[in-house]
Amino acid sequence: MGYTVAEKIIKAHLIDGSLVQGSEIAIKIDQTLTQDATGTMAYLQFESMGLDRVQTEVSVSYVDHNTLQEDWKNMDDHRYLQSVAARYGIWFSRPGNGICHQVHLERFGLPGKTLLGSDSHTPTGGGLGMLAIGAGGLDVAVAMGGGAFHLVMPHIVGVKLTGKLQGATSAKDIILELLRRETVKGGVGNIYEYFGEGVSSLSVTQRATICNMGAELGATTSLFPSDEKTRAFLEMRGRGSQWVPLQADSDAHFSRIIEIHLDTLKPMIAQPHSPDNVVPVESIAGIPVDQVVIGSCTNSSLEDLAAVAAIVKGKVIDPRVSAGITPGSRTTLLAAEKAGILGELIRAGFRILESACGPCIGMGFAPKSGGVSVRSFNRNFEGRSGTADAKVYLSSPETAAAAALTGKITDPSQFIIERPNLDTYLLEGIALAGDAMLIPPLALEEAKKVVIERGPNIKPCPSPVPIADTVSLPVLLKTGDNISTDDIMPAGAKVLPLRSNIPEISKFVFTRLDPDFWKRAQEAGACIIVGGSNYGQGSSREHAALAPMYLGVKAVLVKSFARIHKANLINYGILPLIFVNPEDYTTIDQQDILEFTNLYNILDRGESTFEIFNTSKKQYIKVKLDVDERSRHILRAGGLVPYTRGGGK
Ligand code: MIC
Ligand code: SF4
Repeated sequence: MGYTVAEKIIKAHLIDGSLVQGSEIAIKIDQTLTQDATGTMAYLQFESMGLDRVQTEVSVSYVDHNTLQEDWKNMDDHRYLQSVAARYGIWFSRPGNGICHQVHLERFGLPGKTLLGSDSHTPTGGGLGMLAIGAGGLDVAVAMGGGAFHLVMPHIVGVKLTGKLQGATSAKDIILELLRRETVKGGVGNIYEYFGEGVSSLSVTQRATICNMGAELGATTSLFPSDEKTRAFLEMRGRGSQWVPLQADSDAHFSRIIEIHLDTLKPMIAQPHSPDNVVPVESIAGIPVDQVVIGSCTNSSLEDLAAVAAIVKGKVIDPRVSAGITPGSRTTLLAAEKAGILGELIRAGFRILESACGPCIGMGFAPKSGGVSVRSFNRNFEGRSGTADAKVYLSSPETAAAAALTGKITDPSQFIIERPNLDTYLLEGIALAGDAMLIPPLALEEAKKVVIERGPNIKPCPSPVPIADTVSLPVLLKTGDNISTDDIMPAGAKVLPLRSNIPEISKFVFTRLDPDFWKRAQEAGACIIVGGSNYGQGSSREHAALAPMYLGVKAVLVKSFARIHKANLINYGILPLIFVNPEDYTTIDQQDILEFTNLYNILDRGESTFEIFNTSKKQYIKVKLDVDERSRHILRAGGLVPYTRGGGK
């Protein structure tokens, strides 16, 4: 039997296990990326490993999240990251160079390679036929140290694309349609691999948009084959010699096949407050819009900006609408200037923001109270924009541009969108931008002389206190389904600067659900959280495990977990438990006391199913610790760091 593209890459990187779906595997990581909001902790962990240099082919540290610099904190982080990169042989992408996933695609991504990134949208690299996976910072630190990445061998789901995109539809509509069908939890345990005649008509940046937002499916990753389009993309960037072809074998087996007809696909839009709340744009046309933002790691390429410019050309955006753009990278910005696109956008009334994450993570440009914002982004969780009661819609740049022009949600199909070949401008942008904002690694002897700069914002990472053998834990919080890491550990302009300071940031844990959670947790000393399904969806931020750990959260009992968050809980010694009978969820109330006995026996012997006792209700509840042997040992040791110190691999 033949192999899918994903299987070929995994097979070539397999260190442990086999390609049997659902089994534990370990793979070698060729490249890593970090961004500043997760990077500081990742590098603090890497430093504690005592190595002289990263062991990967390429490791890159990007600064794109914390760029507001309201005070010294952001800059303290930047300086730490820059000096740590110089010390350990890591590329450093300076603030302003662009959004990590866009720059990585343009500058480092390669077909057939593995990439582990401390950001959930790392799968953007799948647009180049790369196996690019998002993970917590600690897992990335281990990979930088040459350690394997451990995961459950995913199911490979084939997405067959037929036909060709028409008129105003674009790549974003493909992934929105997939989210409509699969939902935000439908992708857990899957890799989505695209194939079929529709693939060849999509550019690498369009493919990257699709793979990027595959993160919202909860998928391990998404990827495309590597073909002539991939070769052309790399050639333009002077990396043509590193191209390799990659296609699924004709007798490759997919667990399931989903078909999307591009010819008949309509412009789609995700309504508040979930990326899978998707409907055709035409079905909600007319809703008044207050804000439009184009950008983020999903849709900030030259092609995207060109499509927006084509719609607003010669016109001015509606006076009710405040509109902004975050170009994906300096290269994009310079190419857009050369192509006359930037001038057109400024003239039409768009405000040009930095080449950074910006409004996507609530770093400025928040909508008005109760406002409607249409964004070409990937996440619309409640409050993420910085305005608690804003209503954020996610769409293609084309749909967002149409809304900017008309002041209401508008199907862009009524606009004729010229899509000229932009290669000449792109080449000019690439030449102009060069590598000026990318600092290469130093030679080892030079690197050893570097002194790492640690401003007062850089606080050491706290160590976990292992769970006791027998313990009674109060249910400090009971949540519903689809709790995102933005709910657990909010981001935004106020909280993000504290990412390097766990004691301070822990005061914001669950603030959106209960502002006093951190105080109650400290009083309780040790506690458990109870939740619904898809708990911990969204970002890779390990702070959503690390800060609760600091506050004494010992276990989380839910109906199901999102992949990255579950791994982060294990890494920080928090028991990830699921209900054997999901209906037991209703029997537990906040403040109930749940009693665990003989936990060490359970962890050592590998009993996955066991009973805990709800002393408040005098009821036994069957729970499952659905983890592999290595994770059990990590939990027994109290987390990945103590496990590794004890000699664990
Ligand atoms: C996000 O989009 O939520 C982030 C901010 O990029 C996160 C990473 C983080 O929280 O630092 C992600 O997607 O992993
Ligand atoms: Fe940045 Fe937004 Fe992309 Fe996260 S989703 S990496 S915040 S642009």
